[in-house]
Amino acid sequence: MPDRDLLYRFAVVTLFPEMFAAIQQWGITGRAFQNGTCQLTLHDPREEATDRHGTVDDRPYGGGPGMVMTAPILSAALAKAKAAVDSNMPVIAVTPQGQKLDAKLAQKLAEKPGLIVVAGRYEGMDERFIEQEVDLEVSIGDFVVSGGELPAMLLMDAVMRWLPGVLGHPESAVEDSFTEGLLDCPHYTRPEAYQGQAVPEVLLSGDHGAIAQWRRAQALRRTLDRRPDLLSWESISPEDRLLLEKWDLLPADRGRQS
Ligand code: 9D3
Repeated sequence: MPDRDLLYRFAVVTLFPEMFAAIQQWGITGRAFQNGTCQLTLHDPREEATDRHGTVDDRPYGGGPGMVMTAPILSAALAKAKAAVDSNMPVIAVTPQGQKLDAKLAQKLAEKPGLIVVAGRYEGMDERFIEQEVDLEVSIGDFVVSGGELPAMLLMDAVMRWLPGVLGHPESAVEDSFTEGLLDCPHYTRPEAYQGQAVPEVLLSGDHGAIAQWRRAQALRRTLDRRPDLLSWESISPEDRLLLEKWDLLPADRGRQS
């Protein structure tokens, strides 16, 4: 018996269904599948092949290296995926050409009743399948990996964190990095002294107001240093500038002018 009502349905089209054990069997996502919060069905295009070799791909028109997954085979596998999740869910193909995945997209997809994800192998999928059957192409970033399965799992994990009850604390998803546009602050646990290095004093003070201030100042400084694409010195509010000053995190060249 499931521990709770089904919240979200995934259906995935993949030549390597066994890879999805990585999210189905382990950790936070594993628990969500095991307790019935989420459901996952896997649909192998190989089963839709019509020849005795189980062919799912063919040579690209125009020539060139590699093979292309055929539209009829992908379409047949997608039909099975759609039947498994019944209602009208968005069909997403994970491809290197897609919209880049971020927290906002994951949160938006979590508002749907579920998701159908098509993961490719080889050089890609016949463009006519994408045009006719895919609502959105999603990429995980500007680097190449060997197939769509890891990107599909990454997308699913990022979506699942936004579903009520998947994370232990309801606030966790909102507090997570990137949601507020800032990197996380540093964390410390026992021992209090480690190889001559102490834990920042404020964290031992019990002053929760001061701790919250210090954490925000640290998050601001780390984001400014490491991710100028997320936060620029020019856009820091006067309040945050004061916070950085108070915790001695303003770099020398960003102190008060003249
Ligand atoms: C130059 C041709 N390559 C395109 C960049 C061919 C190619 C390489 C790797 C086609 C597909 C793949 C497999 N990758 C994915 O399916 C994929 C992916 C990726 O490689 N990077 C970032 N996001 C994604 S989402 C799916």
